[in-house]
Amino acid sequence: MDPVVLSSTLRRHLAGPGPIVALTGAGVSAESGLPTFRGPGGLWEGHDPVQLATPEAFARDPLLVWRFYAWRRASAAAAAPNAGHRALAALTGARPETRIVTQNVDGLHERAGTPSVLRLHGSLWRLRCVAEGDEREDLRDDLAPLPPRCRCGALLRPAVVWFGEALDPGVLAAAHAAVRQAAVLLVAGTSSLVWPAAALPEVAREAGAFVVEVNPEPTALSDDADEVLRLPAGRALPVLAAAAGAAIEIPA
Ligand code: BJW
Repeated sequence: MDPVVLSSTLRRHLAGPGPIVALTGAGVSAESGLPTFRGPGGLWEGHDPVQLATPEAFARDPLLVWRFYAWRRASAAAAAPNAGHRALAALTGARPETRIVTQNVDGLHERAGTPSVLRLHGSLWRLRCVAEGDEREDLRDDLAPLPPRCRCGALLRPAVVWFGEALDPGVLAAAHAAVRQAAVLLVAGTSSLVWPAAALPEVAREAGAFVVEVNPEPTALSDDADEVLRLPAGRALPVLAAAAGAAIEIPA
């Protein structure tokens, strides 16, 4: 495999002062074996995952939506963080002002050792009572019988953000603050189609950040990024993190 070569401009930005912020999406977990939402391999038992990630789907058929999320929990539990997750964790170790903002709900950044992740779309490992609204961590392997219910008898739902639902305002504000302070924004493994996450690179650029896209495929962001690395995250992120000062082994 050819080595990953970074431009001198990108090297200079990575080695310079100021926070590095990473905005990640499903593609960062693809090399851990977890499917992305859109594109090839994005179907689950003949259903489009995007169609299941809605409050309407849950109201119509909570069992179907819960079977999808039970499968997602089992897949995430069986997966291990990959070189991309580990590189970002090493970067947060080397440069503590680094922030990871993720659209992923799988918990793999945390399991790679990133202490504090801004989770825009919630977590597979938290459940919320639809009647009482309270949220709790739930790491059980098996939530049977599906759909799970709260002690009060109402349905529990995954504490994730579905289409048409508002993101946690505190998390979104923290993500805006982080990207506004970024010297470099790494946008990895996202199609940049889903809002408001898709607005963050523009917010960062307007505040002066150098925006780098890491994605094997063109996306809605590509034309507006300062640099594009057409590579899988597991190959590019270790090289980027090393250039930013992380002590990291580059996989062959
Ligand atoms: C690799 C790789 C490798 C492969 N390495 N890369 C403004 C304009 C237009 C529309 C809207 C707007 N504002 C709001 C909307 C509506 C909607 C929206 O954005 N729709 C668009 C689709 C048009 N947004 C919302 O509804 C949001 N809510 C909202 O705005 O609320 C407003 C409100 C305010 C007040 C009150 C009420 C409402 C909520 C969005 C929630 C999204 N939720 C989901 C599900 C989360 C739970 C779960 O995981 O199940 O989030 S949908 C799904 O998409 C999930 C993802 O986080 C999100 C983004 O997907 P992502 O990560 O980009 O994955 P993919 O599959 O799209 O892309 C993967 C990429 O990886 C590809 O590019 C590959 O090439 C690449 N890749 N292998 C690197 N190895």
